[in-house]
Amino acid sequence: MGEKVIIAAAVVGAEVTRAQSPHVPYTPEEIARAAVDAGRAGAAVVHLHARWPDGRPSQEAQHFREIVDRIRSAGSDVVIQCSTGGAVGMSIDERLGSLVEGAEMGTLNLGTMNFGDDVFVNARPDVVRIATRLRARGLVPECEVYDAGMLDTLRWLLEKGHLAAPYHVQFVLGVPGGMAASERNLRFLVDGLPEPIHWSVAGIGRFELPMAELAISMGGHVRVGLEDNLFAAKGILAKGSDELVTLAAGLAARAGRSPATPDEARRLLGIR
Ligand code: KMH
Ligand code: ZN
Repeated sequence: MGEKVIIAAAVVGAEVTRAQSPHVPYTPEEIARAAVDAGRAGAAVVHLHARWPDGRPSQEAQHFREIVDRIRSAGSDVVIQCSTGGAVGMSIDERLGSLVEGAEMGTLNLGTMNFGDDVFVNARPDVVRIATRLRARGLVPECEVYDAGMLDTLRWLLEKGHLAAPYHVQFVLGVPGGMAASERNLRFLVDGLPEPIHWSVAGIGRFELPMAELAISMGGHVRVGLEDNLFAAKGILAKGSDELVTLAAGLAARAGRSPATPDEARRLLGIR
């Protein structure tokens, strides 16, 4: 039996809409329910965004507070990871609104890139600012890496002391504007990590489950969920992120690995 697999569920994101899938949660109640269901299906970590009731992306602290409270009130002990990426076009101040009491991890996006037809701005001083805030709040950073040069930024942050273990690396592959979700790219990226560290893959769209399977075989961890992919199979919408978590857990079982519990994930990720 290999090391346990940390399955993270990205249950809402900022981009997908109910016009694309009726299963995308919007309200804090719906997002919390999706997170709790994902935890029941085997996710150890939930990657959270928030929405306004009409579906527009929100980084409002009040929305994140309500989501976190509802997850805990439902008795779920999933690791709570809040997005500081938010949506393209948001200011850094706005994006930092998500880091509410109860968060255990926060994302740290490592560079500016084309994001579909938009530009996702993460200037180096912004990255340093977010890293500093995460450290001040005692949150474990999850470094979002979309392209190879971002590993050089990771190395630079470590050298300058802006970042230190424990941190986690998430390779987000398949965003139009970032690196494609291919085996060659993933192996190249893992090989380029500045130090031995836990890493995970989020494959976008139809690459979600193939990338998860590859990561599991390579000893890595996985992220699935409606933020990244709306489909359980070609042409078949997933009924929720929990369905995608179940599929990822099945891939892990077939590879002889079992899903980490939230507390096992906390130990692996260095969350106190
Ligand atoms: N919504 C994307 C522009 C993160 O959560 O930190 C950024 C994103 C990354 O989703
Ligand atoms: Zn996100």
